[in-house]
Amino acid sequence: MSQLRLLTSRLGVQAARLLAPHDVQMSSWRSRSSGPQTTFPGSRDGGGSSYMEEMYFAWLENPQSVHKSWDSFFRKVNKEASCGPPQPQAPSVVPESRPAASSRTKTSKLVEDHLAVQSLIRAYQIRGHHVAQLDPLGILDADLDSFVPSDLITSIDKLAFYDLREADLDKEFQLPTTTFIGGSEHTLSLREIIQRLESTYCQHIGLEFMFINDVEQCQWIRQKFETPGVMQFSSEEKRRLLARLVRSMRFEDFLARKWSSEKRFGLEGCEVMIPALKTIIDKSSEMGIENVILGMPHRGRLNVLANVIRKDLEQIFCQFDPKLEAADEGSGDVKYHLGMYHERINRVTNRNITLSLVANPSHLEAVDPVVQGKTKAEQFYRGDAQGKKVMSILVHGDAAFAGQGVVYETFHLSDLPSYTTNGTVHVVVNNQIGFTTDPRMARSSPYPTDVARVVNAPIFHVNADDPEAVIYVCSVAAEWRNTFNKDVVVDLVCYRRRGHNEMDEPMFTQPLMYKQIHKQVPVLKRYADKLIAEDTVTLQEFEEEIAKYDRICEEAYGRSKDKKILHIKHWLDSPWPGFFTVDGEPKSMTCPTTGIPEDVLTHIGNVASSVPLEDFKIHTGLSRILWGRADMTKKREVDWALAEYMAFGSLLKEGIHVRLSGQDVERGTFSHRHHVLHDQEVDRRTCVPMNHLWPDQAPYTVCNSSLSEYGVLGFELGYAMASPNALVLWEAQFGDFHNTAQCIIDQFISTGQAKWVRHNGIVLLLPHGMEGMGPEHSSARPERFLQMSNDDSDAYPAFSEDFEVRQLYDCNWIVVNCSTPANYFHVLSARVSVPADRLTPKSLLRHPKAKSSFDQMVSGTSFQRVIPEDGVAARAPEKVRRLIFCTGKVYYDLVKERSNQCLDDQVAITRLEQISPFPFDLIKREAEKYPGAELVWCQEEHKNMGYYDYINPRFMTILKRTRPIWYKAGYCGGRGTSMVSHTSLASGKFLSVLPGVTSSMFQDHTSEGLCCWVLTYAKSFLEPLG
Ligand SMILES: Cc1ncc(C[n+]2csc(CCOP(=O)(O)OP(=O)(O)O)c2C)c(N)n1
Ligand SMILES: [Mg+2]
Repeated sequence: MSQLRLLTSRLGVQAARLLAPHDVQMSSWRSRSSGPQTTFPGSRDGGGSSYMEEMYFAWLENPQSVHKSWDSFFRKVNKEASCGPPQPQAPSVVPESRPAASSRTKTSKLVEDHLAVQSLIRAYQIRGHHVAQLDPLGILDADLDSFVPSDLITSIDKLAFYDLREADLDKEFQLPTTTFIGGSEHTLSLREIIQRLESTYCQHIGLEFMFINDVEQCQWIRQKFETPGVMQFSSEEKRRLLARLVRSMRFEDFLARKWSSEKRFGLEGCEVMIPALKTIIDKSSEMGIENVILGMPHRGRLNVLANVIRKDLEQIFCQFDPKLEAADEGSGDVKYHLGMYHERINRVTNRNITLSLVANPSHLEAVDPVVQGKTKAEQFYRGDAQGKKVMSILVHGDAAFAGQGVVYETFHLSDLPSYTTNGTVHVVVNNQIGFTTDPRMARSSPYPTDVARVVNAPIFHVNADDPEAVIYVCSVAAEWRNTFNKDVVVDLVCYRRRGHNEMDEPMFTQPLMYKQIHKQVPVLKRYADKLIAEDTVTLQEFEEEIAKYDRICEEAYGRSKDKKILHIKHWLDSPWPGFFTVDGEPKSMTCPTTGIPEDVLTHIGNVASSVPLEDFKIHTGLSRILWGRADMTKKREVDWALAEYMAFGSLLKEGIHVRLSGQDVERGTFSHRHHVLHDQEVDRRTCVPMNHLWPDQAPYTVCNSSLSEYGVLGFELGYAMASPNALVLWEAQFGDFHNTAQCIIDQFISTGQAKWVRHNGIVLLLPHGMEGMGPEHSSARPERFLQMSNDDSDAYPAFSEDFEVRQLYDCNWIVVNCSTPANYFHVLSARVSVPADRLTPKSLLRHPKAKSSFDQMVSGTSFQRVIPEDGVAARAPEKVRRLIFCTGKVYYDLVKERSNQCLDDQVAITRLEQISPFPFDLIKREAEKYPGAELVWCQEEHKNMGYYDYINPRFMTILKRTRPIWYKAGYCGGRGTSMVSHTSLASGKFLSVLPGVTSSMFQDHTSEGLCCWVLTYAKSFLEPLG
């Protein structure tokens, strides 16, 4: 028996605790023996402790007579009981000596009641949040369901669910180790247990965490919220909270007074978000965080800028002045979109902290992955692998959080080694409405936050009208992130005092809700009344606090009137110090040559064809590829993959970090890259030769991403934002897949500089070309990138000395389609700080002709925007009857066909490698070189796709409309345009039109104007001349 008692005190589970009093019964149970026990231990399946006793004694006699789960359990318990310090006797729940006759039934009841209480506790932990009072308005169920779970004791009669009666309420029960409601007490009356569970789980905080499959994490949360007295605040803390609420509320009031008819997407109804964010930042700073990167939508953004980031108020106020002129680029509706970067001292912790708010478009949640990427980069550059110095906070609206798929994509990056930011604190402004849409029409999940459950992030719902509950939850959230390096969600259940914006009438659509909202006492008044009532502050102090902040606003307002010019560059979220001059001009107006010394090329080639680790067995197929690389290096040539190696390697040598991300990029979708070698004999042993080039090189990251485009491209864009001294590339698996990331391309990459003066050097690699794959995957849709290119098609350019660089500086991005590995090498090495889209030809990866010599890559060489004809035709240009311009791989087909038809002297073929910005200067030179030739643009793509619509007006401009450029398709579809991206090269047919073209026809066509020549073109295509 004493052994049993000792066991009892060591078990740590309720079931074992119940072993203690049953010595009278035991012998009669010994005959029953083993069997699989799936419900063990602590389950409520009727057998109870007696069954356990039986098992125990059977096990004592013969450990093998019981199921192995019992065996290991008893072994563990026995071991603990025998080696630990002497334990206090297990609290005696039942008097020890009882009459034997009634003992059995009493014991059974006791066991059942205990198990019932344990279930009850668990029920609150799992489902308590469903009845928590989360809605400040008291009219909506935050989980969209008024159903009350039957296992929560919301009335006495609910006790029956557990077979308990009112009389049991005052009985004492042992508390399991999975609860902390007892504090230092091990037993509590049932009444007290229910009351404490109620106050933890069913008041103003609703906790969702029991889905987390890590016991330690669940215990941590239980301890943080269940321990009696955890939510107590010092009077200093309360006063600080009040002061922060004053700022939050009075800021909105101030804007409303001064600009009553302006939209500002105010925070009213969720003013507590300001102290909430500040608490997360304070707590994180206390734990060592030095840099916080925030992303948020429109709602409350100005308030966050003013009171969290601490942007000068006059800078905010002056934006409401319609007469304000922008001194630099940056346009339009910027107030709610601009970013900000600020280094300051955290007043609570007295430590330095850098806060940045990332500029974002209207597109809700699009900024999420961008913030994560920027955070990852900041962590990377600081060597902060654990995220102890840099963290992110993402603020969401309830409708957007539930509805936007990119939220899910971003959550799925959160635990991937090359994408994790070691935990993000998510704050949801859950005002229970999205524009005019009720939550019941906006989501199918109970809460807007359910998406976070997929990554096991705990979700803390909290009634936003209880500021102390909010502050407590936020502080636990920050601690959670610091302890477990995982995401966490704070759901601020609040309301929206006004319409979607201040001009909007919410009574049209939510009349009853807004009747209640009009009656709702503002949170500041509620909290001030509470603190005044409990003597934490006096009314006078409160009023002084308000007057003080109002004065600050008024003074700033006065100063803001003097501002005549808005400098958007003061609103950068990611300044690149040292990259531009003070005036934002490029430091150099020349394009540096990108060739590198031959010995460097050879060295990179040698590493690229080797396995730098000892005893590392690679696949035989890969050995052949490496051998091929070695052979090329010896012959002083490169293919596509080796050119890329050379480019990355040369940048790494210069200390420039390179990061290549995307689906299956490590091997390469087309199995050409092989940047990560896999040991064929040791599981998960890998080697990245690129990181073995030089001892002092910059690190190379190559990472297969999750199967996402929107999320991952956004992430890489954010990563590239952090520093200009890096080459960050995202590769689409096939070029057409970029369209699922269109929002990032449209809203951030093509327009970021114009809207927010933000520079970014992200590179998109988009495999392009049909290569026998059918309509899917045949096009990276270059036309879309070209349509968004900002160089003016109609402006005849001024050809200054620095024309090439000036163009690059002025453009929003560069679109390149290389036809040679050497040019691909150069363009990657160039590192211009504008986004670049590189169309990468699939067929050229292994095209026998698509090889380049070292001669085209050594020092002194550089990127060729245009590769002119350099064959027979170029030597006697006057004889040339047709000059074909093309881009990419179609060139090789044309050359072949030209040779087949013996037209080498009559047809010149010039390649456009940089399509945008358009190389006006070089195109002009080429066209003028062949004055008698018909000009033709050849592309694989249909006429309404590809490059033609982009190049055509630019040719017209540069040739002053004296010569047309005909569209010729290298496909056999028979129609000029298409709705699909179907392409199929039939260059033979195309070239057969050559001989019949005469120069007089050009005159005719041009005189007929644009429409006519398009028609004529169609004719000429369908009925080839000659
Ligand atoms: C991707 C996207 N779709 C639509 C909109 C238009 N829109 C702006 S705000 C809004 C409602 C957002 O509701 P919620 O996320 O709950 O934020 P709240 O305005 O309530 O704070 C909508 C639909 C948008 N900005 N972005
Ligand atoms: Mg909302």
